[in-house]
Amino acid sequence: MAGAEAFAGIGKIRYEGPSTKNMLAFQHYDADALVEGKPMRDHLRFAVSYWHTMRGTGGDPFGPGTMVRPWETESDPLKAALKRVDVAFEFLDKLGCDLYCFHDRDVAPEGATLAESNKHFDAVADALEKAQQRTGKKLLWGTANLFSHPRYVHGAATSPNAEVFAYAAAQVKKAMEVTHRLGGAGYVFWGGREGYQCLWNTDMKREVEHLAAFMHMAVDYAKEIGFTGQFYFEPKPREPMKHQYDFDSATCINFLRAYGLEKHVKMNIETNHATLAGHEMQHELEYAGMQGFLGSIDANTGDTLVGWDTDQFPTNIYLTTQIMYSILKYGGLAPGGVNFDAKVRRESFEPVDLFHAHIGGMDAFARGLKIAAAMRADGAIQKLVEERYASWSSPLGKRIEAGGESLKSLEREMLAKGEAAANISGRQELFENVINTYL
Ligand code: XLS
Ligand code: NI
Ligand code: NI
Repeated sequence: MAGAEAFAGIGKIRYEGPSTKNMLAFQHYDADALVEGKPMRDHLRFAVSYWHTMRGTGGDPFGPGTMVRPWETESDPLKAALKRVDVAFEFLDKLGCDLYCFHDRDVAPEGATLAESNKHFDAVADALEKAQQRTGKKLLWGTANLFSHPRYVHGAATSPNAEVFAYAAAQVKKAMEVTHRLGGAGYVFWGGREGYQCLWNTDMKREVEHLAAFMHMAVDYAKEIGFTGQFYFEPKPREPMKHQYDFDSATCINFLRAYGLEKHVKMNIETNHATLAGHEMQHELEYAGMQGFLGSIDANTGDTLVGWDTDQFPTNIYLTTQIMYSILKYGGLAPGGVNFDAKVRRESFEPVDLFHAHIGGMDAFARGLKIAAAMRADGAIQKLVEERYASWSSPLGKRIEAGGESLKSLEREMLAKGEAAANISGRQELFENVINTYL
């Protein structure tokens, strides 16, 4: 570690078990403990998001930043970025988190020209590469920030300005190269400003086709440079735009199939975005999972009373149980992972709060994982679901599912019977009570 420690009073966070009173320890996340025969670290593949944890200021629409970050002393932006790399890796190391994620502009400052920005990015990539080698930490995914700079006011790949599309393409090319160089396991496309505020001034067909062309260019370039990481598309229905083209899993999957991208791109599903789309996270995971598109997750939550992307750390065990149940059901996330696209509250401005936040999130997910595994081992929920669908194991049900029936043949069947068999109760309350027995 170059220079003094940023988190000097804090040592490595260790697993101490559920009875510990030490709040700078894990109660449930025991990285090497086996669940369903696999270490927790490999199930969960936790990642710290560079933008929130290293760059979050605590600013909101009503006031400026509040975060106290004593290591932010450099006035030169590149020097500050290089120093931050050491702080980020000290944090990952002390937290015992194996992975991180970034946008190009979180890790390295934008320059006066594209060439200068690329130079900055290369300089920081050198430092990131060394820090990865030193600590064994890895990059879960990289992405490009195509939404903050004023040039992207109308979007990037969906901008009405063709040169902005070109600039964004150049930025993605570079972000992919750096992601590849750092051995990144994936690359994310999140809509950013790819959407609209007003349909009157928008040629939606053209914009969506441009987005598809843009993603195809990325897929082609990955082949060219030998990047074999997984591409992800991250759904979000709105914010900053009133409508975003990556609305939810179903919309994204339709887009990918409509434009021939389905073999190359999976979903990166974010909890708070699911809420904004009017879905539960479980819905988004189940939909993507059943279609074979479940890739990775951004594990924050929203606030039930605040209607925007508050990006809070997850602490709700019921939620993490639902998430881990779906993830286990669809065979896990790797090469994806659980990225905390989450930030500490504006009021939680001390460096130690970053630890409390991540420890809480990791423990909530570890508990969710253990509970989901216990539910699967026991099989009570699966059994109840199977019972609900038992009629599909009857000769008639089997024939329909095998594609051997038609409207005509089924009419014959029902004319002969006169009425369908009686329904059985959905037993929602029973299901909910059974789930509570595991919590
Ligand atoms: C914003 C998104 C963003 C993506 C990465 O709401 O969650 O942070 O995860 O661009
Ligand atoms: Ni996200
Ligand atoms: Ni988000």
